[in-house]
Amino acid sequence: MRTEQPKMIYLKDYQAPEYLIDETHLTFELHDDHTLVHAQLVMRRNPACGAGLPPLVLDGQQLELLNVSLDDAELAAADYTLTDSHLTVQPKAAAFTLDTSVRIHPETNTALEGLYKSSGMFCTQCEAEGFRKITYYLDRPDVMSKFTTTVSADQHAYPVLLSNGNPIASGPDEDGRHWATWEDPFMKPAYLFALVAGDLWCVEDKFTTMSEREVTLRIYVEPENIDKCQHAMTSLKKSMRWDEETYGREYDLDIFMIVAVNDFNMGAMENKGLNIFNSSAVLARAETATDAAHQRVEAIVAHEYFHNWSGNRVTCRDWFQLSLKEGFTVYRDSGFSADMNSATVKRIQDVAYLRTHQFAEDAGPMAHAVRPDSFIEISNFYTLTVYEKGSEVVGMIHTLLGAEGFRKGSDLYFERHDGQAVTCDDFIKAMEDANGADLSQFKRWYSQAGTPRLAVSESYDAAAKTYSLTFRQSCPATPDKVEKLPFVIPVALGLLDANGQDIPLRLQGEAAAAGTSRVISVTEAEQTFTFVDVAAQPLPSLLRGFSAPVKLSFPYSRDQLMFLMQHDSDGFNRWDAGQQLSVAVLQELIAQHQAGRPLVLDQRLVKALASVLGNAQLDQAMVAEMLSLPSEAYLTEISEVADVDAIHAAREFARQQLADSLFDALWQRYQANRAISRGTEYVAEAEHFARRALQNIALSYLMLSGKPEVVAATLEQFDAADNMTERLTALAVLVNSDFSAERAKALEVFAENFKDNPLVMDQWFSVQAGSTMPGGLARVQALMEHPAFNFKNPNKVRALIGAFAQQNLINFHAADGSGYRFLADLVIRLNALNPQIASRQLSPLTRWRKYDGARQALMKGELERILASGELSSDVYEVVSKSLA
Ligand code: B3K
Ligand code: ZN
Repeated sequence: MRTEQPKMIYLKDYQAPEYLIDETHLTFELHDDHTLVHAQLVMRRNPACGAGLPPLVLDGQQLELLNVSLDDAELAAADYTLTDSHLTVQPKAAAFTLDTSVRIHPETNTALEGLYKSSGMFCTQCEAEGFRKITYYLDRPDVMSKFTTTVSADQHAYPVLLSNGNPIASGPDEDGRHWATWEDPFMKPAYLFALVAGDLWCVEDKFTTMSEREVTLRIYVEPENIDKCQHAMTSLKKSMRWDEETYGREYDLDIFMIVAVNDFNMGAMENKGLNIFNSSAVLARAETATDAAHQRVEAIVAHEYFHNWSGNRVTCRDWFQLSLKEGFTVYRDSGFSADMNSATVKRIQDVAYLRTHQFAEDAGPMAHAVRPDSFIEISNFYTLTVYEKGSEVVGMIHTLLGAEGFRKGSDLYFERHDGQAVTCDDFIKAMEDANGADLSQFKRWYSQAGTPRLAVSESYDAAAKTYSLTFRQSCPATPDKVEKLPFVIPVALGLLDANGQDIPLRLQGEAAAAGTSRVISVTEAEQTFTFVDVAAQPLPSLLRGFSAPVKLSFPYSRDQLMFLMQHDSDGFNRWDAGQQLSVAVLQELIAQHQAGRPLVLDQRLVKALASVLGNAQLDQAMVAEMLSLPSEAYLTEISEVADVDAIHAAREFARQQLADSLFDALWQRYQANRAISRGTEYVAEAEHFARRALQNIALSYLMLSGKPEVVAATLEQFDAADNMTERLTALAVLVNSDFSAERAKALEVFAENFKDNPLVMDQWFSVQAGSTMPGGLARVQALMEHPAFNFKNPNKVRALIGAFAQQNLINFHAADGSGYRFLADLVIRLNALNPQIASRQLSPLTRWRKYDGARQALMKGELERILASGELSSDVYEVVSKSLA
């Protein structure tokens, strides 16, 4: 809970720390009803801050101070000042040792920040400002220290005692207890501290680094999960090799550990040498985790591992610079996933996600720049903007500098700043210096919020054989700023001739053509580029590979989009042309629905998808992506005013029409793929993901026919599949169908089989929470009473409540406001328990401006009710108050 009035913190107020902590020696005595923490801090005045000895102000929250001494002399209460967030002492010399002892209560910590207990084990989560709930400290990332940690606990209940770095000593204690000491030779900020104590088993492997050092790799889990670690271990070894090959980064300690915990506020945490993971981001095997879950595990293992350099060796000066490590690391993990799987499909998925969710954030009340100027609660800024848009910004630097230039820049960045806490400006400076480039205008991507629009128009001069493209960029106002300056927008493009071939591109003034796909930089509010030697009017393929996070518009006709779908040499743009065609067709249906007219589907969409489905040369994962219509959430995002009912009706109508028209082709592809799945053992690799993806989307269309052979096939797949991907799809298809007897039976069988596996039960909750059948809220409320549901477990909250409010739009936005009321009640309850989760779950309500007047009033009313509900955490307070502003 908030302890002081919530205060806005500004980047412009940054000041270097007055004191430094060279060494941190921690001792933890873990008990069932309390924990004692002793901290010895070897400190000195920061020489960069000048003379004098100002008071030393340490952060600390929810700590019971037992004693404090300065250079071995215990301080009396009159010698220090204690508030509920700070301990202030007066140093007597420029170098000194401060000792504190505190009592804390991990056993009652439901916020899952600091030291807490999860399924009987102790674990920590310190980023961003959780270390201050463990001991008094300078809890800021620019204070880096060498940590030594001793943990003592009951030997029987907690046989495994872990912390960062290398184990240096251990032994028994009296009373059945034991202890272990860990030493981390690398300087690190407190947010990277970790401790784990529990009854854990581990799988162990080895990795030989590029300089031939052998590293021990361990994944620790609860004993019953020991058979679900292999995929994460394989992913870890692939990540370590990839980072050596792609970025020249080698691992630096003798041991690297991952620990899986069941109660975790996010995916995982990159603590030095001791990554702590949500069990959902580690555990995966065919029978219990879907293909998507396997890919998520691979990506998160890589992401946290990559942080060892982008985040840990080079860290952030302050939390405004969060994207320095997060945007860059997301960029790195996307590159890794692209290399391990299909690069085009990975790009499609990332862009669809960005456009749906980050663009919505950028257009909402919490919009902020990649490097925000201010915040109330930093936990609220682990956002899609900082992560995904931040990654796009790094990707644009890669596009502008080229692969080689980018690598030179990243090498210089790591070399120059190893062991330092730095800023986004330092990152850009390294990129500039390594390439002799000027990125000063480019840096606006870090300081200006909002999604730029890029309107493109063309003109062809047949006599002169010139073709011009005119770009007009603008950026909508966001809460922080109304007027925006022009961005640097790299636009990768090609021009197609009438046969669909890329023509050579020569810009006016150039001596010769240079390539058939190239990048131009739009840097002004309005800018025209003219291509010469263009024999006939071409068709432009713009923003290939989604080369910038902007909303591009060009007046394509539907026939032109169909042409691009077939011929564009850029796979991403083939998919995107299909999406644009689908959007145009769906928006027409939405308008028909609103006008009360009968819905009529433009048959060109059927024709286009029929041809995709009939193309045996296409990557099956691409076919599956192209068959997926834009989501209701995306259609909402691109609407001026989102008409929930019309969007749902239009999209369902289109799905039904496509299912009817394409039945034979879908059925044939389904059967062929299911036959292969039946005869092949599960493999977690791209080609197999692709086959199952197409099989499963085909089944979801086919079931709309209600034909007995499809129902039989679904039941066969549900019963006989040897993997969760096929089984869960069959279940989801039944849950969204009218076959109520089959649905009830399948849900029951599934729950019975997997009742002991919480991660599988999460999927069981999600599938039902996402069902668009009428009565969604009542179903969710009933499921909250299910014995497998647990309000204190974030995965359960996300699986049931998150899935309902964020994915089941037609039910959540019920016109009577019942969905809103339900969510607000939960946010109020969660606020007291786990503020970070409460604030995340709140986000659908923050989008109230997108809806019709009646829904706006209802959503706003719920936000006001939350605001008036009593003492709010700073997390919830910030989001609610900004949403209402
Ligand atoms: N760095 C952590 C996120 C911590 C979130 C704190 N509220 C995970 C990651 O991005 O790798
Ligand atoms: Zn990260």
